[in-house]
Amino acid sequence: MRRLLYGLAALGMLLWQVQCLAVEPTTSQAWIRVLPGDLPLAGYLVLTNPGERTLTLVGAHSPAFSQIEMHRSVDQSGVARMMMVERVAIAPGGRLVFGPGGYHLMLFDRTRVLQAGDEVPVTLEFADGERLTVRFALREATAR
Ligand SMILES: [Cu+2]
Repeated sequence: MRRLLYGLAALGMLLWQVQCLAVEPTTSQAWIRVLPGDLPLAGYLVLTNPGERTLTLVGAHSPAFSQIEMHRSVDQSGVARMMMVERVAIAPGGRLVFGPGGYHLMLFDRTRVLQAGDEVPVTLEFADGERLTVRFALREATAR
């Protein structure tokens, strides 16, 4: 009987883990500001963590760009600077806003011609190995 209880407990843990893994972050307002030429582009989105564990974003990649970094714009005595960010944590129930003047994805070296009105997929990578592919809308340089 005791062995059976242990077995059930183990199964319960397993199911619990599977359930936890199934909780994915949700995203909205994913867009990229298109600039002319070879300029690096900035990508924005809002990430929400509906789960019970902290989610840690550790990177991103896309077939449309050679390299993507996570940056944060900071105001240092009136001068705007960008700092590279290795990882960003989103608390359970929390929200992380990537937007103009704050966190953003910096997208380098377009692999094809991109123009406003198009969409590109960007895959977000999390510390636990999860991946989430999000479609980013391309908008004009003047978009807000
Ligand atoms: Cu940047």
